[in-house]
Amino acid sequence: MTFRARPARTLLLSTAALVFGLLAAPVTAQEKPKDHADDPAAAYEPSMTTLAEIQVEIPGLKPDDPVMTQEEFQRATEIYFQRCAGCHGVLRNGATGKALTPDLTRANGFDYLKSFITYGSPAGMPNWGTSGDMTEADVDMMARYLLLEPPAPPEWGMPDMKASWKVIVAPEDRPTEKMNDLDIENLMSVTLRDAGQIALIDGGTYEIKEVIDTGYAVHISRISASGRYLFVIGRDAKVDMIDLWMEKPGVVATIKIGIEARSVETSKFEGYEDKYAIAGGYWPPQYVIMDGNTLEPLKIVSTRGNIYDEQIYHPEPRVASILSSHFKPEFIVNVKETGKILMVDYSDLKNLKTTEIEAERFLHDGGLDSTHRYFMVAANARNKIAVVDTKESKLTALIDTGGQTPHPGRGANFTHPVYGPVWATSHLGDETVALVGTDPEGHADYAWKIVDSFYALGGGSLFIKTHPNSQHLYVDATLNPDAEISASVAVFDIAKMGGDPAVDPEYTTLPIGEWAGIPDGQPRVVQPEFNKEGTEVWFSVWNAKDKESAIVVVDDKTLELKHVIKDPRLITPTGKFNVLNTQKDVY
Ligand code: DHE
Repeated sequence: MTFRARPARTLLLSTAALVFGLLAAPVTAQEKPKDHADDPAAAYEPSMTTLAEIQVEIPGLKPDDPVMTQEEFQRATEIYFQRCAGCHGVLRNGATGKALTPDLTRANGFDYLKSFITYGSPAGMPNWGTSGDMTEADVDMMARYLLLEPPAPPEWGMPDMKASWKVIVAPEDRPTEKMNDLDIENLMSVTLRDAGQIALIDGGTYEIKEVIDTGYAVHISRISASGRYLFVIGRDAKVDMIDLWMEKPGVVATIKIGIEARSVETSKFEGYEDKYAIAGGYWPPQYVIMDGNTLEPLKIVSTRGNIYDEQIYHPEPRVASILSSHFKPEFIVNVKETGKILMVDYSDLKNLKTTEIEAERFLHDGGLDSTHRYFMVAANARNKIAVVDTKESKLTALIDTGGQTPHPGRGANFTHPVYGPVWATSHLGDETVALVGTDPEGHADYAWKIVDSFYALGGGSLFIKTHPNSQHLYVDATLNPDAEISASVAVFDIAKMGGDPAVDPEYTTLPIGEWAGIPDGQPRVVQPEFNKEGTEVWFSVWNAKDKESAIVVVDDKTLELKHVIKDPRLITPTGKFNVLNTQKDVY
């Protein structure tokens, strides 16, 4: 399979898209790199964190040591957790950015650090000084800060979890039948990220039925196997369990499973439906299995350990995506920094069995193929997709996508006219879409290979989506530096995809941002999500917190605008999760 040479602008984008900084030779002033804010991936920098509120002491030094005052140290820690930890790790051992431990930073010295923070590097380290994101004084302070031992945020174990755990409505006090007239299967749980809330929107009437307080910088929603309970996780690792049967759907249980987290899931294997919930931590690096009915914390497992290939210890391997196997009582837990996929057997928590699969570093997001047997997950900083057979709990393939920083969300499954069943991912770092053959029985020649790679609208894509009842593949370009592109979506007609790799399928551009009719700000369009029947596609038009956002609904058949949802309560809408599609892993 040959990949087409990309036009120059893509190469520029791909270079810039090496999302996380490497400590290469400092860039001297005259070679000032492109403003990092232009890089699509830079806009995706981890920045929402509650770690910054942690009170810290200067480790190993007397207070007010000449290097920096206690106040400076506190402030530098806050800046580090908000702007740097996502790439360099909380303990500065490196993640997708290089390690910044004192042995390395002291060897490089203050001037080197100051220059590097000021100018950044073409490899993706933001130019915090010249971009104006940091004052000269802050850059100076951060350079001094990196010479000191990093403060370690506190652990968060069972006592802390139990202290945060609340059962607001006990299972025995909950309704025994649905008490509202909602079409639950067609409800959308919408992340209102900067408000720390979710909105429950009726998929038929587009009415906002409830707005519910959840965790800080709320991230994703997942649905229990029964379709009754909605699990929502905030970046502050707060999990809220919402009962959709109550007359007024609301939170029935809540718990904080750590200090930072991104993923939550529930047990879906037959006989274990709604039995367990699981959430994965960025800090502390651990996953927690909870009672699926009350969120009582039952089992905490640290993910600290050795990197799969270098076999050296990593103190903070973060838990990225988590999915539920449909073939075994197993959770699929993806550990970013060690590159390991853990198949966690929840059938006996007291004698927990885990299959540890060596995959690839910096695992991030992923989803199942159309048979729900194979799990595809992006090791995004290494441009790979790991394929796991959830029936055999084995790695089936490791595929180079040929693009920069694959970012599938859960990906998109469809039957290609030539290659048969495929799973698709778009890329953060360039404008390509890659298709992976997923049918080892009927299309063996194409299985677990990139069968096609073609251009969509532009780099900075975060999500791609289709539906079994749709003939269209939707690709966003949320983090593209071009305002018009980031407010539009590419739509491919699956039936018109061919078998000649030299011929790119055509796409239609939908001006979603324009359809939203939002006069100010620079709203970005993020994450297509289908309604339950697969007849409509919803897009978030994501504007700044203090500006108007919207949700735009498109008719999947005609690709015409169907409805625009606007409401002052819709603050920074991002992820949307249709109950039925999320419950049944339909995408
Ligand atoms: Fe997400 C999924 C991590 C920034 C919207 N995001 C995920 C998953 C992980 C993750 C590990 C997979 C969860 C799963 O399937 O169990 N996201 C991170 C980050 O570390 C990162 C890069 C930076 C951060 O500080 O959090 C990050 N994510 C974002 C955003 O800025 C987005 C665009 C807007 C927002 O709401 O924060 C965003 N992430 C999403 C969405 C999903 C997601 C909508 C779920 C996609 C799906 O279809 O399941």
